[in-house]
Amino acid sequence: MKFLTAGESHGPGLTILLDNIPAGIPISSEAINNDLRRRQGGYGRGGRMLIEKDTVRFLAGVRFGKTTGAPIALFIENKDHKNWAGIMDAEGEPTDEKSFVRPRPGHADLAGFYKYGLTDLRDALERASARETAARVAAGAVAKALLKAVGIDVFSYVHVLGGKALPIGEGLDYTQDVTSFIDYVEGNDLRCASDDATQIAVRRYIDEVRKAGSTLGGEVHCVATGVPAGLGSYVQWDRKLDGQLAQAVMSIQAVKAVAVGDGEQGSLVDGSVFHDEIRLNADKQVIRPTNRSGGLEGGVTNGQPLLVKAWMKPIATLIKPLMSVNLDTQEEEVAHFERSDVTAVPACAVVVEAMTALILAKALTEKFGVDHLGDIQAGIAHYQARLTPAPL
Ligand code: EPS
Repeated sequence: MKFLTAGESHGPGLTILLDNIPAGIPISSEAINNDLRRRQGGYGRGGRMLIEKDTVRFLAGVRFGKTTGAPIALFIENKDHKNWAGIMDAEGEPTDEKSFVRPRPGHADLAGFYKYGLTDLRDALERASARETAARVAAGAVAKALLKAVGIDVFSYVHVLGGKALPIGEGLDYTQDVTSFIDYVEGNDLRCASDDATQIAVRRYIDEVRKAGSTLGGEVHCVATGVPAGLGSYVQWDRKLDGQLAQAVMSIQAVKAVAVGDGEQGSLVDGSVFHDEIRLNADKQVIRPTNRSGGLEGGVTNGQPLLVKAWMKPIATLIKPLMSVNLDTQEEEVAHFERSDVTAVPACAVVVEAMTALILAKALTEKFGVDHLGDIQAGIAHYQARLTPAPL
């Protein structure tokens, strides 16, 4: 299973190609659009989200609500494109309007200048922009449809925003009641599990930072429940699922660190505290009283909820820009400013979901086959019947 995206932030739209998607997966534009809408939301977003209303168009691989096994092609239109006539045209002569030569620290502008020889840094901005994450979310929604058909749910929440903790509130525990947990997170624009008072304080802080002309990052958690034990492999470095997840999630715009489970704390405590004991319940099922390993041991899922954490740096486009260099005059000047968000951490959570779902779906098809959903479901049932003692 693989996917590719193409498209510029202010071009005609985003194109998504997915290959090796099994036939027979129920799929709807409504489900994909719902995830696209979730990605667009969140407190702290900027003006672009007032323009766009992302919806998907099926171009190939889906017929009468089901995947056919053929490559899937999707398209998301950029509504903003019409406002960029003469600037984002594929042909004709360029105008200098909206071109820029002062790279933003933290963005890909300077990399584009060095690596691709770009003279107008807009060409770097356009492709490196987090607008591309809409394409990833559409691809991820296809992966989620496959996972859902075999009982795997993928969801996410914001844990820290701009250094402010958003702890999981009392009475919310996804290991006990996943529906209430998801409903709560989906019901607030910070996409967090914290109480109202904590949320109000964080929104106020975002407003202050907006006024100060700056931006914020944060920490998001993504959970997958219902994941069968045995996805991934320990036998070769590139087949380890933790490694694949880290690569996929780290590739998200502005993500600078990734962990599985309580990985970042593992260096602080001794092994007797960190590792999750292997126990039996009264029915002789294998239980793990804790899940610090985040559902992965040896690069293989262990039947516990998968927990992936990602840390996003503050958005690089600042209203009050940092110092940079004018690449034409080779003098120091402030960096380019263009419309931006104060924070996109809640959106990032949805994108981490998408990338996690894509990696999980790939691992699932590697173990249970890539041709037909029914074969995968039968394969899982057969496999689980031989696990004794079985993981709960
Ligand atoms: C984004 C679209 C962009 C930005 C943001 C995320 O639209 P525009 O550049 O037209 O405002 O709002 O991207 C960035 C801040 C960035 O640095 O790439 C989106 O669709 O998520």
